[in-house]
This record gives sequence, C-alpha cells and structure tokens, in this order.
Amino acid sequence: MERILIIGAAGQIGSELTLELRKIYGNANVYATDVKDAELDIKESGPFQLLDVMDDKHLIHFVIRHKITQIYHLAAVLSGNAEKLPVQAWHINMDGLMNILEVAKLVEDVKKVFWPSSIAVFGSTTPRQLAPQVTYMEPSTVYGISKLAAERWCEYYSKRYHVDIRSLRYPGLISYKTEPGGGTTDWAIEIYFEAIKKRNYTCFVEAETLMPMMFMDDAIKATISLMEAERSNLSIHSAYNLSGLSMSPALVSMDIKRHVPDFTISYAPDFRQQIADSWPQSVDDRNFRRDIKWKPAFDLTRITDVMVAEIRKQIKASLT
Ligand code: AKB
Repeated sequence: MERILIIGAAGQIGSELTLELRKIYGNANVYATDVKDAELDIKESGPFQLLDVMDDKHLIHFVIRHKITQIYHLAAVLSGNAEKLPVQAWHINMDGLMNILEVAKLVEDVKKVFWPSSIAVFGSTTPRQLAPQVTYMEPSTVYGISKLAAERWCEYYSKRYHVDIRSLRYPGLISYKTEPGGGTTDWAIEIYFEAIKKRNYTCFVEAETLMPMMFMDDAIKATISLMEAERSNLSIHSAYNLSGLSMSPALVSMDIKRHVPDFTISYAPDFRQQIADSWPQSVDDRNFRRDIKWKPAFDLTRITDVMVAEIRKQIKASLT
C-alpha cells in the first residue's frame, strides 16, 4: 500500500495534486504538509500537518513514523520572488531538495520521489523554439540556476544511490484554485482574475511575450502518469521537458474578449520581462510523450472557458 507525503500541499500545485492523489490512493494515505495553513478541503479530506522541509530531523521522523513510500516535494521560491532575495531563495530551493534526497537515500520504505523542475533551467543560449531536452543551458535567474543544479543532484542520487526520483520541467501552470506565488508566468492567471473582477489588467510583460504554459489538470495528469510509470520505461533520470501550449498576453486577452467584450489590457513591463525573454517560447517534449504516452487536453479556448466559468463561480459563492 502506498503512503504518500506531499510537501507544499497548500501551494498552487500541491492543493490540486493532493486531492487527486487522495482519490487514487485513499484519503488517509496522502499526508498533506506545508509551512503554512492549507484550505479546508485539504485539511478536511485527509491528514494535514505543518512541516518545514528545511527541518531535516522533523522530516525524517515524519517519514519513518508514517512509513512513507512516496514523496512529492513541491515547496520552492519561484523566479520573480527569488530575484528579490537570491541567497535565501537558493538555500530554500537547494537545502529543501537535499534534505529530501537524503531521506530517500536513508529510509528504505521510500521508493519514489517527485520534484518539479521548470523551463527556467533554460537561458538565452538555448534555442527559443522547441527547446530540446538536451541543449545549451545557461539560466540567468537564481531560480533557474537552483533548478538546473537540483536536476544534476537528482541524476546524481539516481545513479549513485539508486534513488528513484522523477521530475518534469513544468511550463507556467494555469489554475483558478490557489494563486501562484511570485513567478514570471503569473500574468497568465492574474489576467483572468482581473478581467472578470475589474474588466482591465495591467500586464508586467509585453503584449507579444510568448511563453510555454499548461493548464493545471494537464500538469497533474502528466505528473501522476510519470510517477505511476514503470521505471524501466523512463529514459530520463533528471527532468523531462513538458509542453502544453505557447501563450502571449495579446493572445489571451483576445480570447478573454469572447466572454468579457469590454476587457482592456495595458502594459507596464517590470524586471520579469527580462526573465521571460531569457526563456524559450516553446519546448520539445517528445521524450516524455514517447515514454509516458501522454498528451495535453487543454488548448487556449478550453483554458479560457474553464478559467472564466470557475472564477465567476468563485465570485458568486463569495457573495452568498
Ligand atoms: C515561474 O514563473 O517562476 C514558474 C516557472 C515557470 O517555473 N511558474
């Protein structure tokens, strides 16, 4: 029987992944943890506890006491926030992962680990179109540098200690449930909330900034499919490229007008423009699609339809 630990369960990915894993493995077998409090649906549908991944002693005790077999380590400081406090962000992103890798090495019950990488591992010397799985990688952000270093550590632990660690280079993830925190792709979520609430949005990257994105449902399916795959089917033991679609603020705002005809957008690019410009516009994920037999289901029209409907539902519920 699987017993799963989620670190970062109150975050953008964790809050959706926890509920999905509980459906598959049973509520009682998925332990949600975070350094901050989680939403009621996470706390009421199964175990939830405060846990800081930086506290290695508490972490290993937790894993041993609950006989954890799989760990999803989702806690990280994202690209925009990391630029504000680079050294602290480096410590949180790297030390947290190193604690997880050590636990996975030391505790025999732990059979698999998931850790998210990002398109931020790429940099300005990477081909901008269809960035290959193996290519030039010279990230210019502290977040990207930490993700690239962490990928190398994951492969090191996989080869040297046979830790089964699996990872995806997530594009920007679009969801309506929990707000993202401090990423460069956050505009792709903010734009929907502001369009519905205020009918206008001031975007922090320019109109034609094309970026790789994916709807959260697709990302959750890709993640669980990767974790459920036979290890012998996996050809990559660092992190797989993962691709959904490419979106720019101009494209999204045009699509939003199908639902909010008087929506207006203006542009006030900040330091995140430079980060966005250093990342590829699209990513080649043929290795993942071949090994996992997976493809995304959400295009821009479908994403917009779901985002608009769900945000309207949330607003209605908050008024009643
Ligand atoms: C960010 O913008 O920092 C993240 C990412 C692409 O990893 N969403």
